[in-house]
Amino acid sequence: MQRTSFSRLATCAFILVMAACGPGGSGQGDDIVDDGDARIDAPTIDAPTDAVDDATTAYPDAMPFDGNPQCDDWMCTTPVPDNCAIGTSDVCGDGLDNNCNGQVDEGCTCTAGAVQQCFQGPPGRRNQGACVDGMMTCIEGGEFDYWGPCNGGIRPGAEACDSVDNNCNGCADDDPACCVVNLECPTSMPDGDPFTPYVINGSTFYSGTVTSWQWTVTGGPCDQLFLTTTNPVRQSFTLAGQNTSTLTFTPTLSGDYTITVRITATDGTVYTCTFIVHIRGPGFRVEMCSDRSATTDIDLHVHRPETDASGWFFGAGPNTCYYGNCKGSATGANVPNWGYANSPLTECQGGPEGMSWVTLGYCRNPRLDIDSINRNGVPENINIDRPQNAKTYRVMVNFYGNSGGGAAHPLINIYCGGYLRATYGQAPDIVTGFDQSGGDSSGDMWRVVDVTPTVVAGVTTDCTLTPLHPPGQMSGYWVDTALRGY
Ligand SMILES: [Ca+2]
Ligand SMILES: [Ca+2]
Ligand SMILES: [Ca+2]
Ligand SMILES: [Ca+2]
Repeated sequence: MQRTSFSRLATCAFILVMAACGPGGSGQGDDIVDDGDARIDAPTIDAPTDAVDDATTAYPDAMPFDGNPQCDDWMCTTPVPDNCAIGTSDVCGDGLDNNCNGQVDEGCTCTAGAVQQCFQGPPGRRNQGACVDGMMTCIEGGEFDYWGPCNGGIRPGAEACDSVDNNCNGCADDDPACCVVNLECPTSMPDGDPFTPYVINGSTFYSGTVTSWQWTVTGGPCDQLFLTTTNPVRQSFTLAGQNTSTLTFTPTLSGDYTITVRITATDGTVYTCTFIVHIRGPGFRVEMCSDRSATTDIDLHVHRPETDASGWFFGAGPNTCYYGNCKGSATGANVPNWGYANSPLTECQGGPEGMSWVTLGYCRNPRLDIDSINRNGVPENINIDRPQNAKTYRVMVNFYGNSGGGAAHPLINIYCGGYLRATYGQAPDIVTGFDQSGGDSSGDMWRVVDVTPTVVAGVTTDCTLTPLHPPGQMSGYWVDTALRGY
């Protein structure tokens, strides 16, 4: 398709009879040359590269005009303001680089492991065009914890001819190279659900001739960890049609996934689109993975809201959800029935032990998807689709078996309402001293965090997180072999 504005061309053609057609093309009558009259040179008509409003100068706006009527409308006439507060301290907690020094929320304190949305770019460009927030994780800093880098998301980039506003200044394809555009990259995609195939048809946004398609997907913290620690490499999602026009992406987990497609045209030109697909599972979910998934048996436990200090293993009965009682195949008095409604099968039947849930006919709350024992690249997940509002659940990781010897470095992600709210054990804040396996009785226990969901009208919207530290300490991970209780 050819991106030209026919109504504008008609307007220009008409005006050209009497005067030059202004490259600003706002319809308000900007002049090529500033002649000092009152109606011209509104500040919004200044080119984004124009540092000074030309109403105060003797010079015209710096708007290249190539005389080609089919390509004179590329200038961004109304760029969004950057809203940079140069030279000030960054405002804390907004995930923005308010002072535009390249760092988001620098000098701000936070709670180690917490995750917040962030935008690496001028504040005024947040959520404009292609720009999408990324995530930043709070890093343990001794006396003061601090925010790590803003990763993921989409930040302002070079303008490409793809019908998208890549530099997020408020205008798509504001570049003179973008006279003919075959590409309309998507900027926002509908949310998806875990276990539901997500189909993206590239031919709906690219109309040119094609030699090849190449789709890639980047997942969350455990997928990132598994990229470098699994062999063969394994991810939490599957892809079909990676080298065709239509990608079928089937996620098993909540989170933000970055999708990139590279389209090579028959003339060798490479077109690229990158966008985010947000997969939202309901409720409260804990995900556990480690760098040694293939040679360890590390177990995830979630304790129900209790103050009775009951323990974590068989002696605690149904008060903890873990491999011993919480899978679809579990039966008997220890199955954790915490009085929560069951979920429809669609929430769990696509999981690694889905047939157990199909046999049962529903998904329990809480539930463990799998007991991952020496399984390369398989995390353990505990889901509570409908947790209790303002009640506190405790998360623990137990080092059950170690067939390779040496330490492991588990990673815990907390999702509430489909959003990643915290990650614990991610570099540089890896868990140390997690090296003693010993089953339920003597293996290392990492008590990670207390999670208090916010549930509004049955829907989990957020949660409050209280990371746990060794008794009497204000920081550090609580790894212990002696204490077996709550
Ligand atoms: Ca800020
Ligand atoms: Ca800053
Ligand atoms: Ca732009
Ligand atoms: Ca563009």
